[in-house]
Amino acid sequence: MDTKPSGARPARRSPRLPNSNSNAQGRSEELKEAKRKGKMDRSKGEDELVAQLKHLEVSRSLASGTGLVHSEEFTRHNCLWDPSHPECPDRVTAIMEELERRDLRPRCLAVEPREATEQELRLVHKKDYVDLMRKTQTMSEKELQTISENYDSVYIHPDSFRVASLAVGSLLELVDKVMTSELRNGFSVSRPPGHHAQFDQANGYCLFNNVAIATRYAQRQHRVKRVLVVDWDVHHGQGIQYAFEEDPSVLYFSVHRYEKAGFWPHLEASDGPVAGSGAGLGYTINLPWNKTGMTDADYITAFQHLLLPVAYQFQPQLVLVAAGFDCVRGDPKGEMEATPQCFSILTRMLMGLAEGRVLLALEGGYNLRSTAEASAACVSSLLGDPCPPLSSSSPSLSALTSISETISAHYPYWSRLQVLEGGPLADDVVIRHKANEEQVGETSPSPLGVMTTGLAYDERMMEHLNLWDR
Ligand code: X5A
Ligand code: ZN
Repeated sequence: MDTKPSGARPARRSPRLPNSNSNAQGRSEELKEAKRKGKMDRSKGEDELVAQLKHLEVSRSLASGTGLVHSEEFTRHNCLWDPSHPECPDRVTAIMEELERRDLRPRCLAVEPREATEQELRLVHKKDYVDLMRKTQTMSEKELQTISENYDSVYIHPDSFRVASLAVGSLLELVDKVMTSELRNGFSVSRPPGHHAQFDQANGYCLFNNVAIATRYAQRQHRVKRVLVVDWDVHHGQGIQYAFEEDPSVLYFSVHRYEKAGFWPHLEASDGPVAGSGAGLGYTINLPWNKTGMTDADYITAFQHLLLPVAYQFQPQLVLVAAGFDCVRGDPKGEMEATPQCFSILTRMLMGLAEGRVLLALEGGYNLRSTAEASAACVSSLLGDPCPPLSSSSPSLSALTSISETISAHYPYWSRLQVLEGGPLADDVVIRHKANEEQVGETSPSPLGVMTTGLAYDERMMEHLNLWDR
């Protein structure tokens, strides 16, 4: 068997047709000439297109490697007046230990973190706010506590400004490296988180909005036109939503615990019918869960039926994930039931977009084990490992209702959603499908680390061709 294609060009062998004069009957010379021209133009255009595609393909296929940013510095930000605060330094340590334990760390390329510049922070934040945060470096514990109380759910440490700038800068480094194809994708094991931080305020354990700043940075620095931001942290990333709600160049998708605004941050702006405004109408997609206990099937269904159709229509050039793991089973805040393995699948689902330019940045996640395992599952997917099997189940009625409501809201804006009925689910209409579970049963896990791609090719396949229409 031949294992290599014979040449770089697509080997289209065109057969010589028997030279006949059969086209003499009644066809005008003009028509023949027009056809000949058309064929030439077409094949020229085709050749150019093929050449361009080849170039893209080649330059992009050189982009290999998963970048991993981490630094001991990320453990310096902590709460001086509440040592048992859930957003604690152990979170990133636990992730790094899990990556180590699963031998994932040496398979990644270490990317050096750097602090973001003032100019970069101001891509999203107000000057006065950045100045105030900078000043906190020399404040006493008392002053820090007072400043923190001006915000909802925030603590500030004398090192917070530096560490938060480092979290932003780390993600910017990853953006540089995937946009120049030095890396294929990446993960930032950083803190503090960012998706609640807003123009002029800290919020929800977040000081600077890492993902929002990285989005603007990619657009300014690398001329990226369309960025998809996926936020699977269990809390709604209202900071990201506010930053881009009028902006059609950023598609923001958030799936979060909502419970009819009963869950923090208690905003009606987190609900499914909210879709952005002005030119950005349709580019904010909220999927609010109104019950706890959402499973793998609920998350996967949301991706398959809502996010992915829209994302593939949007055609992003970069995908940024606000990767909080407080949505994983065992998290005290999220109270969801998604397994760590689910996040390897969700990550994999995004890797088909943007030529694989997918960057994950840690957000929340307060069960150390769940956060570490889910992070490792994501890194494993970024590295190209096969996804471990999930025990099958069906989406819950509550999840389907949420998904359906969001699809209804976005039905007018996205033709790729118009294959499904936009109406709300009527009671008793949904068939609760159990058959699949019985049929599939438990699948045996495939051996991890089998990484070779087989290629079946035989030149004799070229001999099957259409003789009368090349
Ligand atoms: C990043 C994140 C949660 C804030 C909860 C405040 N923040 N009650 O998960
Ligand atoms: Zn969260």
